[in-house]
Amino acid sequence: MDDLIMMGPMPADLTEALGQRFAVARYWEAPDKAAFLADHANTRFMVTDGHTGCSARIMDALPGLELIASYGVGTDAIDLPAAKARGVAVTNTPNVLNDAVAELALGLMLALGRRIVEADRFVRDGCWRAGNFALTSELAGATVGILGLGRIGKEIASRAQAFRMNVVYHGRRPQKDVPFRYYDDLTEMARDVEWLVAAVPGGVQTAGLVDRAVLEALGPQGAIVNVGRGSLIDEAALVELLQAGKLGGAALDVFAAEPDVPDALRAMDNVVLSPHQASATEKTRRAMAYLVFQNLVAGQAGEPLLTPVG
Ligand code: A2R
Repeated sequence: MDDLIMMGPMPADLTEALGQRFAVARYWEAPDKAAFLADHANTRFMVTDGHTGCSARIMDALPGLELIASYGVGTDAIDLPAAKARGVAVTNTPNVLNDAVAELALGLMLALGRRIVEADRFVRDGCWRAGNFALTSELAGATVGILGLGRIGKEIASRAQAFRMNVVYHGRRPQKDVPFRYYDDLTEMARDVEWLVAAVPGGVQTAGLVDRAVLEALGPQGAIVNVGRGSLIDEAALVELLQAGKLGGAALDVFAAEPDVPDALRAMDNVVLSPHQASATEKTRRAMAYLVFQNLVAGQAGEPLLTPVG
């Protein structure tokens, strides 16, 4: 049986299926990491996820490594240049999570715009008897700017259209055959929209992309929604502008230092918080697990990988 290094806990069904084909070695449980890596230096296969990833240092300790299969679409925690330089293939789980992530993005927008979380608390706390809930805002007629009109971004766009929103987008370049207005300047787009939805990958290239200027341009009537990575947003500026009333609201599924969320964000009513659960539905997580399994089986058999990165 081939060895497989599991970097962190995986879903039970995936762990069981992998256990039938591989001798699974659990990195996160090893008390002595260096000794673990030395013992498994010739291991060819690894399974990890978007949070744990794999560093160049770990790759260096595993000269036999051939394939890193990641459970998730974001690969920013995997040192891709290091993998490429060492001839290590990487796979992720694109597309199968588009619907779930897009649904959560729209759910967050509805929750923030219609103040659903606050309204629930209002009813539970018995406040209704004392008077009606405050008026809220609707999505219809508003403009949403998608930051990253990729696989997920396009699904968010089509759902926003179904809610009768006007859709525009920003990326590094305009896309052909896309019916939405393109902005080559993110700050300019932020000035023109009520909603800014971030669905770009994390990593050094996108760190701080949503900076103070972008958030200021979004303004008191604007809201930011993030289903990409916490690193995309200047979180300190976000907190400051929300507190000062210079930004209307935020609905966030991802944070700079998960699972830690700044107390200031937790204290504000114009903020909706979600524990990085955009892809976390039963159906999608099963599909992601199956794709991870299929990639590893293909790698083991020397067949083409289903979803190679890069
Ligand atoms: O820049 P483009 O035209 O290649 O568009 C991509 C955009 N993007 C960026 N936009 C602005 N500045 C950047 N530096 C930048 N880098 C990438 O993000 C593309 O439209 C989008 C990413 O789309 P996909 O590669 O299809 O990724 P997918 O599957 O939609 O997932 C996006 C991310 C994941 O990496 C996770 O972090 C999260 O959503 O769940």
